[in-house]
Amino acid sequence: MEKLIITAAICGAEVTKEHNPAVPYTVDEIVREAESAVNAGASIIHLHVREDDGTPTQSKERFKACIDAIKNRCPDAIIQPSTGGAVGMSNEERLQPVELKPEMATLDCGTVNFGGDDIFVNSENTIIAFAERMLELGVKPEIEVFDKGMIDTAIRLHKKGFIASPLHFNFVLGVNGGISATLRDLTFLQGSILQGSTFTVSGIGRAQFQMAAASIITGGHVRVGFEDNIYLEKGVLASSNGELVAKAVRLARELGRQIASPDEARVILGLSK
Ligand code: KMH
Ligand code: ZN
Repeated sequence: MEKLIITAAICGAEVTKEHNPAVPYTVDEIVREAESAVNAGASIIHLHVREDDGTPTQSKERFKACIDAIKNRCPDAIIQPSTGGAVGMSNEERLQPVELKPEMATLDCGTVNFGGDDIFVNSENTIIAFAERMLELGVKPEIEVFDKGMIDTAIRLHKKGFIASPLHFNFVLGVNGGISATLRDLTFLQGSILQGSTFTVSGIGRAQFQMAAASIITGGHVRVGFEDNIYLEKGVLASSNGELVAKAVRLARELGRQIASPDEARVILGLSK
């Protein structure tokens, strides 16, 4: 089997220090968490950024400060900014980090309830506009999938020329409002993508390591990190993103998958450095 790409989603936009005091807000804290994840075996950092008080922001300047500081400590890591940002942000605000021409960025391929009154809105025109800008700037999209129809949307837009091959998906399972974190649903998603595509799996909350194990044994890749889960095990908060990555590495080793370096991940994903 191909080597395993581990993505660390170190910050997110929703989780706070009240949930886990190790959640990073400042540039220094974001670098600390990125470095802990990379040192433990992550090759991709999925990046959201915050103001110092924890407020989510998509500011291009704040992304640049964080990316430069991470690159200074982890020069090889693949940095993947979010274009999802936080619920309620405008498209203009969300798209800002793409202008920095990162190697990758997320492309959310549909609208989904996000619990309570929150709706994460991605109209078809929004998806097309984001995909077109990524294509123009040579940024590889990671297609975010919260429900099966989002795969179909991505494939349709790929066939119209808005998303280039090879497609890379992130299946997010277990969001309140999205597809459930079950083996049945993961298998359904895996069977719905085009041949030659790659996929990573993000299980939310307690499903993080169950879904990771399922992906490891079925040839997918894995995302862990505070954005999706703050616990190392039941009742035990993770002290860093690195601890979560280290657990994914242990799982992979036990299950016979080797870990991809950032450059090996670039080859698997069809990225040119
Ligand atoms: N924070 C969510 C509203 C992404 O990074 O592209 C969106 C999100 C997906 O996290
Ligand atoms: Zn995200």
